[in-house]
Amino acid sequence: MSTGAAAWAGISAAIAATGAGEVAALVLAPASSPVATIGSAIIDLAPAWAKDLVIALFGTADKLALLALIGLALAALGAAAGILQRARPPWGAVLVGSIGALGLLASLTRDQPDPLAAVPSILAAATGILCIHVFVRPRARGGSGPVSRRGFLVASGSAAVLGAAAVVASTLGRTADRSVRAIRRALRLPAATAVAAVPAGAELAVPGLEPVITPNPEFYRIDTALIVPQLDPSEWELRIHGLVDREVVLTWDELLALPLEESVTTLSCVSNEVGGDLVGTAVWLGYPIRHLLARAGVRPEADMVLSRAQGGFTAGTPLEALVDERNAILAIGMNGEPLPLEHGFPARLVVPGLYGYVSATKWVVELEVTRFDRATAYWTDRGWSARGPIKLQSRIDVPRGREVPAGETVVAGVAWQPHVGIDGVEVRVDGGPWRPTDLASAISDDTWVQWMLRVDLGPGEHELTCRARSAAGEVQTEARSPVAPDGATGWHTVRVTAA
Ligand SMILES: Nc1nc2c(c(=O)[nH]1)N[C@H]1C(S)=C(S)[C@@H](COP(=O)(O)O)O[C@H]1N2
Ligand SMILES: [Mo]
Repeated sequence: MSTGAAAWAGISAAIAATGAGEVAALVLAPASSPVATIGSAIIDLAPAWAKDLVIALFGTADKLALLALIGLALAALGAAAGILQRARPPWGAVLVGSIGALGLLASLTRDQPDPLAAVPSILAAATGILCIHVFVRPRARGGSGPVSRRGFLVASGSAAVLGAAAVVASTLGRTADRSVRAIRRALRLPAATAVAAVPAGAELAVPGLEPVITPNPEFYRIDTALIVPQLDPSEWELRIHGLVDREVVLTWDELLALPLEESVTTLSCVSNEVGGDLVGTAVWLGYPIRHLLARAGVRPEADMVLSRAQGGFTAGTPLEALVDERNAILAIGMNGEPLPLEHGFPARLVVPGLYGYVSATKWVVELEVTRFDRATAYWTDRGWSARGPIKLQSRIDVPRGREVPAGETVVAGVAWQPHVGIDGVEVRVDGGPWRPTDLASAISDDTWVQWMLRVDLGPGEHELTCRARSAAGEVQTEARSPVAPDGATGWHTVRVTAA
């Protein structure tokens, strides 16, 4: 058997093993998928710069990129195992077993490990070892053996095809119409007691400009969940505990019976680069968190609320942002629908003015009232700032292409600093004087504002720059700072050619 054949035997063993593990996970417990578990462990162990890099390279396709990378790594390890098994049996099989052991370790050290979660990794390892053992003919045993060349190709080919089919089937099975999706679809949200009003003048009619309310399918998604948590509302509870006079447990039915309010809030990710699109605005339906905290009775020494999601993510929110007059809510609705699964179904936090990583916990199940000097959260443990107020930002959306017709051109975009509000946006052409733009009507200080300006561009290259002024009188700084540790700053500039 050649080195190439041994490598192929290892790859087919890896595919078969992955297929066996994924199908077992689908049947036993979706959260125990070996590939997803290894991926989640990588996400949790990755340093902050790696997260930055992955988001910078792949944006919201970060999870797909990670899964592709894991697939490639498994194939490479499989090939190595095949070659090793041919040269020095049984070390190839040992390598396969070790990868299975890593998967096992990852699945048993997850946030809420399930005893069944061990099974898929064990099954995957057993399948891989068996395939390697059957397919690879060690060199020491000479050229001919029990399996013919034709038999080898048929066996390894079938294992690879079956394994790949199993991976595809289990992926489809997981994303197909599962029960929680069906429950969500059947759900009718209660009417809001306070309805959000979007003023008619909030939307400028400029083609290419981001709409003032972001449709759910277009709303950016950032989280560490490789598999979207599937929470059945009838089993969901929010537990409020810690530095409180009395623990409060809120069920879904109790939440639905409360007077729910609509509010419009712009959410932004701390990883949003200048000019980036990790920002969006929705009409949220929810219940003020301050009322829930009041029920529990917050002790005077508390200054932070550590919210915890199903799956283990945590965010540390300054207590004052949850109890002051702003619309900090436990949200269940987004743009007139129950929260999409990817955006935190059945319930999440929305806090105007704070980056998502310190406030916007999706799939939220716990609020622990605590102190900044006692508790840290998911991203603060990875080097991000403990406090994350959203910085003043503005972005040019139009013109989008590199080419514009010479003459009059519309420049338009959005500007935001939720909880503070936007007072004005200025645009500068080719480093010239700053010119005030027309602002759309703001929905509120908690939302972004559209702006536009007509400029005259002569033939040739041009540079368009915008900067915002906040309602607090701050002018957006030119100084560039990176997204880590507490959000990017700097002016957004686009270059266009007028012809
Ligand atoms: N459970 C959970 N909630 C989370 C996160 C997460 O990783 N897990 N990421 C946070 C971050 S970093 C952001 S920017 C927002 C994004 O919310 P969205 O995906 O609905 O836009 O969710 C926050 N809530
Ligand atoms: Mo974020």
